[in-house]
Amino acid sequence: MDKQLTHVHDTPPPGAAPDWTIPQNWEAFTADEHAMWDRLFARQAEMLPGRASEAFLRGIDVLRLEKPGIPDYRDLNARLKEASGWEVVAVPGLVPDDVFFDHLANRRFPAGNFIRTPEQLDYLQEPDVFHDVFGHVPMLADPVFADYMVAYGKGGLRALKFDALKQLARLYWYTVEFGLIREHGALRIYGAGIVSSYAESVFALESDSPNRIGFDLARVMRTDYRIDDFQQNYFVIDSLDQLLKLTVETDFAPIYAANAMLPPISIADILPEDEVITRGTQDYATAKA
Ligand code: HBI
Ligand code: FE
Repeated sequence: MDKQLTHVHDTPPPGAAPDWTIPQNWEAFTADEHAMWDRLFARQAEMLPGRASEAFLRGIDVLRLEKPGIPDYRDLNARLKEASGWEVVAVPGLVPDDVFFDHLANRRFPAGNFIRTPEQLDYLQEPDVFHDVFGHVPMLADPVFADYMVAYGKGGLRALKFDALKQLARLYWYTVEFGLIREHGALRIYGAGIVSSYAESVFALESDSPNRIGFDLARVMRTDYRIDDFQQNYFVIDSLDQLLKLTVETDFAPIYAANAMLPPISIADILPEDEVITRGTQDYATAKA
């Protein structure tokens, strides 16, 4: 495993349960760590109205995430369970794929039990508690999205058997992490990787650089992605119901098989059959390259 990822382990580290969970130990967070949460929260809370999807903003309210400091899961989970049957569990960092999927399938969202340092304010490679709880958990309070994530977890366990994890991981990437949704004729953010990032929240909606393409399940599962910078493609769903319905009513096995015969689609490619919402200039990516 990549030695740069300090929170990655191969087996549950000392103190972790066989399912990799650890006690949140909320009392152990320092004043500086709570202050880092508050700083990140204030920045996002100010810019997300009018940019984040209705479901996300509702989740922030329902879960009372505006309370100062890193949320205490005893509190948070009482509200989250009531809203959708989900709960947040603490983990030391990234967990193995099968462990991750098993948690999701059972309505548990694993959240990294650490917070970024001031040097990592705008970019870190591993999901910390701000990305996991602020980015992911509000959407999990939405009953439809909550069911989508359960379906995804079950699908993940099946994908491992079909050797199709790479394809299914792209679905996660382009929906759960970097998804856009159409609401009242405009685009809004619901992906956790965007809503937890100040710069990408603006870029994803307002930049001329990226492509914005109508969501197509098989197409998305063929599309490569980048983990080191803003996305060059965003995929747009029409509703959370569309996403859930597709996921529970589609037999993924024939798509996996058909896609396996085709080359992956490059990060910024547009296909003739795409529903192009915005044809990006790719100026941002070109300038960086
Ligand atoms: N572990 N803690 C944590 N968080 C993740 O998002 C995560 C993971 N392990 C594996 C994993 N994600 C991937 O399998 C998915 O992104 C597909
Ligand atoms: Fe994430």
